[in-house]
Amino acid sequence: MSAKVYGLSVSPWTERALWALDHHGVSYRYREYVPMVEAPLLKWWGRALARDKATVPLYTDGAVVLGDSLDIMVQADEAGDGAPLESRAAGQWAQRVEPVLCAVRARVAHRMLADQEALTEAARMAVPDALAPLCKPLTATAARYLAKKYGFDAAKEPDDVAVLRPFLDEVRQQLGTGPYLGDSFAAADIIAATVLHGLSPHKGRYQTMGPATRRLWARPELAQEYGDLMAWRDGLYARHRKT
Ligand SMILES: N[C@@H](CCC(=O)N[C@@H](CS)C(=O)NCC(=O)O)C(=O)O
Repeated sequence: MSAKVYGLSVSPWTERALWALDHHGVSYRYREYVPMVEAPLLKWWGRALARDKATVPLYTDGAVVLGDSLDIMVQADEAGDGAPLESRAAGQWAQRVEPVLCAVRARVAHRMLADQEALTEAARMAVPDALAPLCKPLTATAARYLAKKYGFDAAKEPDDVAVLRPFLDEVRQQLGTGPYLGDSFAAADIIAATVLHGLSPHKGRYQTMGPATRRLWARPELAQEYGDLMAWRDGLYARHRKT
């Protein structure tokens, strides 16, 4: 059985897993997951995982089912070709980054509830364009569903900047003047670079989000202040994001 990945294309967790798989030339079929609506399916896909909370990205190839982005990166390191990404060694870094991504997710969900255009764009992922405006209430319910699942209050504006800033300072310090966080391109770079979608989503063929969705993810003031990191992220994509 060829591998399948279920994911959310706007999600940094999905993007980091796909990047590692693509880096190693692992072939897979990608299937976009529709939050809430497909929750029973997600549970079913992940039935081999003894977890109460199934999430995407989720990878399955018949032999293994992996429900965590870092596990998928490790699998890519083990199964694919090309320079190793040392994903197993990035476990602590992934844990460090998790609350940062969670804070960004809370901000995106909060903003989405107030943005009619973004609600329509999200609906377009699941239904034909003509029906999307009618499905805005469903997307709003999905945003509230995610808030409940991940334990945040979607009605409240979260202070994700307070969580982002120390992380950005840390990346800046660790990078110094070098092109990578460590000695060579590795999982740690992918993990950090994909968090930067929460300042300004990368504009490339891998990110097809519409303009309203892009607004939800953007923090222009931070993207400007950390312009050096944004340039680093864009350079990393240009050099290392293969199909
Ligand atoms: N630690 C997990 C976190 C993944 C995660 O939080 N995924 C979210 C992205 S928003 C998700 O699955 N959302 C859809 C849902 O829960 O239905 C990983 O690294 O894969």
